[in-house]
Amino acid sequence: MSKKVEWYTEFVDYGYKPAKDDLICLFYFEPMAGMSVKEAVGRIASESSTGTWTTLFKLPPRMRKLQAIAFEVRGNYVRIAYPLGLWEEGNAVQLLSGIAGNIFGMKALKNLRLIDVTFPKSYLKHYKGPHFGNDGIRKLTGVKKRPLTGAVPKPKIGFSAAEHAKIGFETWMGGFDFVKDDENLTSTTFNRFNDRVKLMTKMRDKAEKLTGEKKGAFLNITADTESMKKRADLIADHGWNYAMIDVVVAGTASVMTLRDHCSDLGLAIHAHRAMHAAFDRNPKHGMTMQFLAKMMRLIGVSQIHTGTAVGKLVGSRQEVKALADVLREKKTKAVKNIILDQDWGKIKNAFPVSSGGLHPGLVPDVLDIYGNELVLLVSGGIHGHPKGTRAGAKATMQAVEAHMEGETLEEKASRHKELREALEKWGHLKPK
Ligand code: CAP
Ligand code: MG
Repeated sequence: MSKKVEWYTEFVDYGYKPAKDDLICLFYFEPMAGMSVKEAVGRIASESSTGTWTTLFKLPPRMRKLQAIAFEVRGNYVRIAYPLGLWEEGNAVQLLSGIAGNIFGMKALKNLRLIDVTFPKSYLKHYKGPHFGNDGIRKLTGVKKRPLTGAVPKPKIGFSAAEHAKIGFETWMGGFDFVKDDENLTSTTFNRFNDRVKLMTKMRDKAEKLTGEKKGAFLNITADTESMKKRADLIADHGWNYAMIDVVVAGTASVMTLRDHCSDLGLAIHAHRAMHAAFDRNPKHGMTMQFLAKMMRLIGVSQIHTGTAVGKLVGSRQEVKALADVLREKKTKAVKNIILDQDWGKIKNAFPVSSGGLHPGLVPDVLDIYGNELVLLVSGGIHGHPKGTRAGAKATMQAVEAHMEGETLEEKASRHKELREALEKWGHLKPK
């Protein structure tokens, strides 16, 4: 007679009613051929909490209380409840090692995707969230209602610090609020971070004087954590309000450290999400952007990229809307199989950032999806304007104005040549 080897199904209880303090995860799963649903979901719960592949010689009875429980299966979706006691207070890195760790590699699952998690109040209270919140960010910019606007000098890397700052100046003079470094521009031999900060500061002061407006920049501090801290110090010394971090490649641990450091300096964090599509693009495996955005709000970024639905990069309208809700709402409402309910309690909100292949002709589409509470980044779509960067920024601001005033772009363009020229070049093209 063969002995029982596995105990995965002990992590399944379809009658279980989650406790108030449980973390609830929603996963999409596909068992490997020949594996039952019950065994498959038991494996997810087990390997992401207290289990392993075999029964053990010794298991202290109290540990039963730490087991995750798969308690509801609907089609290919399973809900799993994780007891609060499994999780270290305020340690997002540890959380990821659990609910988004080993389980993605299990042979027993053909596919596994973490859709979202609902955090109970008792877990949330150990996190600080964004330093400013959207009202605070709007105060920094002096812009009350319209979308915040920004651009990256293009090409994304190659300019000297002086060239970069000049393009920044043109961008601000065209009416934009922000100039953004690109994800792969940090401190290269031909464009050192310190030089860029100094030259950008000069240009910002000039642009602010000439326009009477507050001008900002998302300066990319991404590097090892100690270098990031030094770069944040330099930014603060020069009177800037934001530090930009490539949050996925840098990792949650360093983002958490920088959140505190930047907070002390009065800096908000602009989060670029380069590399996210490596794990969120496959609809059957990995994790969703919704979950990433949630984690980033939790650990305190003030803005994060969320897509355009109409630009050059992947991301559906439904996903973009869900992301905006995850970031902006006090209480995020569930959308079936897309996001879960989340009461954010005292955690402040964050701005979604729409970017990637945008130009003035697409502005109404983006604003229809997001409303005005977003950071709109139009880069190639201003520098490629037939009359150059400043005219391109103007055309984009005209498109924003048109949308807010309820006019079509064509109507507005009949009175504004920059917008007219942009429409002549791109029309309403959706780039691939
Ligand atoms: C956009 C961009 C951004 C992407 C990032 C680029 O430039 O600077 O990094 O939008 O993607 O390098 O492609 P363009 P996402 O405006 O010229 O396309 O915002 O989806 O994270
Ligand atoms: Mg970029």
